[in-house]
Amino acid sequence: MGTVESQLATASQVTDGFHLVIDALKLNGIDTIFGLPGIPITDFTRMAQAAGLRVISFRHEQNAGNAAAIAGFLTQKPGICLTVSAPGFLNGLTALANATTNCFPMILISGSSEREIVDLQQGDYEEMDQLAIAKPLSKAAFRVLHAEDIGVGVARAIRAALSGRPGGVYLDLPAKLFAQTMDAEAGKKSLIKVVDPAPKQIPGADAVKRALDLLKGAKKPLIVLGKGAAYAQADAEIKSLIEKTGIPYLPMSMAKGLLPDTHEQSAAAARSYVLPEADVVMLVGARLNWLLSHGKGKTWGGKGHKDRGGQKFIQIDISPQEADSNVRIDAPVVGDIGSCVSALLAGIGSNWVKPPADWLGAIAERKNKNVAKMAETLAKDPRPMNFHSALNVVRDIVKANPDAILVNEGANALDFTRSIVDMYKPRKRLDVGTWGVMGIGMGFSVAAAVVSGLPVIAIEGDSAFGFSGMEVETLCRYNLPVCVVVFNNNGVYRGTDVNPTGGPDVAPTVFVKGARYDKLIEAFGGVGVHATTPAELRKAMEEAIRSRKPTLINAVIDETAGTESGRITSLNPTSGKKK
Ligand SMILES: Cc1ncc(C[n+]2csc(CCOP(=O)(O)OP(=O)(O)O)c2C)c(N)n1
Ligand SMILES: [Mg+2]
Repeated sequence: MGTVESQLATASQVTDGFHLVIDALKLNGIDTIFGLPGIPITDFTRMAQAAGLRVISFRHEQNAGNAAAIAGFLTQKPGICLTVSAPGFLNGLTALANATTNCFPMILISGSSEREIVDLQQGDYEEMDQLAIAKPLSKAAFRVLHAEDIGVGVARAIRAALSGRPGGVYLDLPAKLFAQTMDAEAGKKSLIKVVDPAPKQIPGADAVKRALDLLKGAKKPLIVLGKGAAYAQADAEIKSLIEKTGIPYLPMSMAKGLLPDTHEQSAAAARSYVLPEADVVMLVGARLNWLLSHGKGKTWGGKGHKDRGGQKFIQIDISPQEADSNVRIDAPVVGDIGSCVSALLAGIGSNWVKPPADWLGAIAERKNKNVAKMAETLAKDPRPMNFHSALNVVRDIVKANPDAILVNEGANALDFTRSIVDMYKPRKRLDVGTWGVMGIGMGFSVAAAVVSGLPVIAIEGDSAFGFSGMEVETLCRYNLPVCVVVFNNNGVYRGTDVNPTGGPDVAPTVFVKGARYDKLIEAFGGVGVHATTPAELRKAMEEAIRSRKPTLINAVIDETAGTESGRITSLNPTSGKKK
């Protein structure tokens, strides 16, 4: 009998910290752990696997953490990331902070060193006060010191991650805890199966009426759907609200596909027209952060960058503190998206008057013009490929495979993909989120494939890919149906910068020219393809989707095609010093 099995056998009378954590997770429906083994959690990963949990091992904890976070977003169950102490914990922490910022439910579980040594700062192996460090970067942070408290610790972590506005939770498990034993029966009784971890929050009737009154009086109404609306899994209600009211809508990046991007009410192709023109804007699970220009400034028709346009805002959000974060919210509706949208639908009734025809007509006119202009650009076939001609292929592939999940990061590789590739179903587009963070690519891809079983297409800038590129081994190890397409333009934003000194170092944004990223995946038995034309790219993507084999396509993109920072060039500070 191997060690793991003999340990499981004795667990019938006595249990220990290892098994109680595993049992507590299983009891709460957790079936997958994303992590990276080492002291003190190596045996934990083995025992978890032996106990029937799926343990997905990564090459770097940040990628495991990103995987956990997006698994949480996709499933409404907290994604679990497991790491070793200090350095492993810190590697996972970026993902935890990113999860909190993006409202993804995840739990970072890290082993930690001996409390009494850490607290006296006596220099233990991987010594660090992890709980204190995690606190400001997470929604909640807990530590469990005694085996009999594991049930409570795991329950609190789950509740904190899922309830209200979801977020990242840290759970600190000191090495000593794992080996602590207790009577198995008492241990079992100490565990908690969390009842209703994300309770519905019903909005007040007065708040719903205030919102509807505002909407009814609108001449130029607009609905903005955010990532929160996608997370809520209230897809039918949201579709019904949009269609019954007839109000044009704008999907934020990860809300694309809640309704098909080809929907006639989508105003995405007329964004710069509808934001300043709208008179009443209803935000559904979307925050007025930088991605919406803070609800003011020129984007919204304001004169200066701090001036407001004339809009009134309705905001549906689960957090009562969100309203007024940037501008006055005239009608806050606080509750879970599903309950709020249902309440609005009930209030709308059957004789709702659709928005004025001149508003809809003006939007349609701009939209048609922009769509026609885009079609013209997409039809071009330049050599070398540019972002447009390559994305024209991706657009067709996604259209033909609407269930595939699209992961996307980069600058130009991100912005062009978001605007060119239509999504048809909810929660199929996963990207850099609120921070515009690079490095989510392979972690998101692994998790998306693992939790959905569906094909994944990752459109990656060559710089973006580098942040998590080693995980192509993970794709191959678990034989995941992921097709990575590296948009290789030889660098960050473009490959054309030169060192102004004429010295031997290349410019800071430039990589090895003509790099063959496809060779990377071949080292691990995956399929590598070098594609220099749209036809080659199409053939390789079709084959990847058909075969479900881990594939990396090195798509060669014109190195002059990109712009600095993609669409957010203006956020770069410019030197005040005259040249
Ligand atoms: C963690 C992190 N580090 C750095 C950045 C800054 N940054 C934004 S986009 C980008 C890479 C853009 O290059 P690439 O992925 O090749 O996309 P391209 O524009 O060339 O298509 C970088 C480094 C970031 N967003 N996140
Ligand atoms: Mg690039």
